[in-house]
Amino acid sequence: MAEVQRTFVAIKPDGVERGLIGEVVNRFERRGLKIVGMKLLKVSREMAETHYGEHKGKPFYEGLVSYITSAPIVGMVLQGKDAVTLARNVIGATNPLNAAPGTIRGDLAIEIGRNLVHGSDSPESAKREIGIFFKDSELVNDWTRTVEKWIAE
Ligand code: DAT
Ligand code: MG
Repeated sequence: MAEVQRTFVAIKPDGVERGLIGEVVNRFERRGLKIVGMKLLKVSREMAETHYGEHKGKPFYEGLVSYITSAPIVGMVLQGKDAVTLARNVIGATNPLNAAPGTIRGDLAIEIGRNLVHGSDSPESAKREIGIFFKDSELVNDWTRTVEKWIAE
């Protein structure tokens, strides 16, 4: 049975710099995910280190932190049945070289260090990441979309 979940998605600095905010948001909207939080922000070094803590010590870590803090990102909280997996599928494989055509990375990116978008990898990661980027008061918790019944049974 599909579970209603929330996931944290971010358009990384390359997506914002390249003018792809609308393009990326559009793909999640069209798929049917509900946006319950969204903001443009500059990620601080502290936030980046918390968010990417699992990668500390890896060869690409410093480059990753410097990339994610280099220009604004757009952070989003998306909700829907199986939202975590669904969003990861819309985003595509971590390395755009292997990402399927039709995915964001497969259509719009060419290399791993500039892969445009982040998506939480599990409901637990989602909860942790949403907590880094959003206060509960910044999320819309009391909204039922009128189209909901045409998207999910
Ligand atoms: P994902 O973003 O698909 O969840 P991840 O959590 O494994 O992937 O890694 C986080 C980010 O770190 C990823 O989007 C790009 C960067 N990264 C991961 N592996 C890398 C590598 N081998 N070389 C360079 N950057 C890498
Ligand atoms: Mg990840």
